[in-house]
Amino acid sequence: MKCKTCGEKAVVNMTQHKLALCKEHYLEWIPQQTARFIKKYWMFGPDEKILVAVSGGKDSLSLWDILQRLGYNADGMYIGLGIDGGIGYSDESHRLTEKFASERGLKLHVVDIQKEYGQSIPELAALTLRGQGRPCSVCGVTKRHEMNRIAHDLGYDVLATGHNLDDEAAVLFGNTLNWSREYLLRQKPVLPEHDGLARKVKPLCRFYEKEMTAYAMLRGIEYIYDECPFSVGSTSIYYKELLNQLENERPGAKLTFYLNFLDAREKGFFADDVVKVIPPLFNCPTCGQPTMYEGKCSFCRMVEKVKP
Ligand code: Q46
Ligand code: ZN
Ligand code: ZN
Repeated sequence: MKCKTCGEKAVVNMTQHKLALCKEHYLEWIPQQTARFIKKYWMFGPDEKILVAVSGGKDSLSLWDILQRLGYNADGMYIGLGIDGGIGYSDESHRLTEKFASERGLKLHVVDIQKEYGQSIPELAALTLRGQGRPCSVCGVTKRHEMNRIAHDLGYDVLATGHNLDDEAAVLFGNTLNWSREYLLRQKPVLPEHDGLARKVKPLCRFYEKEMTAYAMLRGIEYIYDECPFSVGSTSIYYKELLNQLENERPGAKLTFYLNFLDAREKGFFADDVVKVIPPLFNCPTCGQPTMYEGKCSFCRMVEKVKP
C-alpha cells in the first residue's frame, strides 16, 4: 500500500476514506482535518482562550497536541477522580498528563475531587448510590460541573473535549434506540455558551477511535492504555462493539450514521416541535450553573447529601 500524497510506503490505510498515508503525511492530515472541522462547525477563532479537558487518554492528549500544533491558545485541565481499581488508574493518568504538559511547557490546571469535596468519586458514589450500580452517573455529573466551574472561574471562552467518532456514534445509537429527542437535539459538535458558561466543542468528533490511536502512537504520545476500571461492561462499550461489527461489514457505516444525523438536524428534521422538546433551563441557586429542573442542580444536591 502506497501513500496517496508521496507514493512512499503507507503506514495507515483508512478503508472508510479510501485513503492510505505514510507517517509524515498522516501526521499532517490529522491536524489539517481538525482545522477543517473547527472552521466548518464554527468551534472557535484564533484568539479565543481554550481549555482542554485532559484525562491522560489518547484522545484528549492528542487533541491538546493538535491544538498546539495548529497554534491555538490552549491550556489543559485534569480532574483527579481518585479511582484506583487495582491499577492505580487515576494516579497513572495524572502522572502521564503532568509529563505531557511539562515536556511541552504547557499550562495544566489540576482539580482533585477528594481535596475539593472531601470524597473521591468511588466514595461519593458509595454514599449516594448506596452500592447500587456503577459510579459513572456520579462521575459524569461531577466532571461536567467541575469543567464548567473551572472554565468559568478562569475566564476560558471554550471548553474542548476529546470525544471521537466512536464515542459520538455510540451515544447517538443509544439516544436513537430510546428516541430520546431531548438528547438527540443536544448532541452537537458545538454547544453554544450559556449564561456565562463556556462554549463546549468536540474537535475530534469525526475521527475514528483507531485513527486517534494511530495518531497518538505515531506522534510518540505516552498515554494510559487502560480504560477506567468502571467502564468494563458498560452500555456504551456494548454499543461500540455492535457498531464495530457493522463497520467491519460496511466500512464507513459509523461515519455515515453520525454525519447523516448532523445533516438531518441541520435540515430541520426535528424542527417541528423543537420548542416543545427543549425545555428551558433554570439556574442553580447555589452554584449558578444551568439545570433542567427548578432548584439546586444535581451536583449541589449530591454534595449537600454527603456532607458530614
Ligand atoms: S464515567 Fe465511569 Fe468514565 Fe467516570 S467512573 Fe470511569 S467509566 S471515568 S468516562
Ligand atoms: Zn507520504
Ligand atoms: Zn449547583
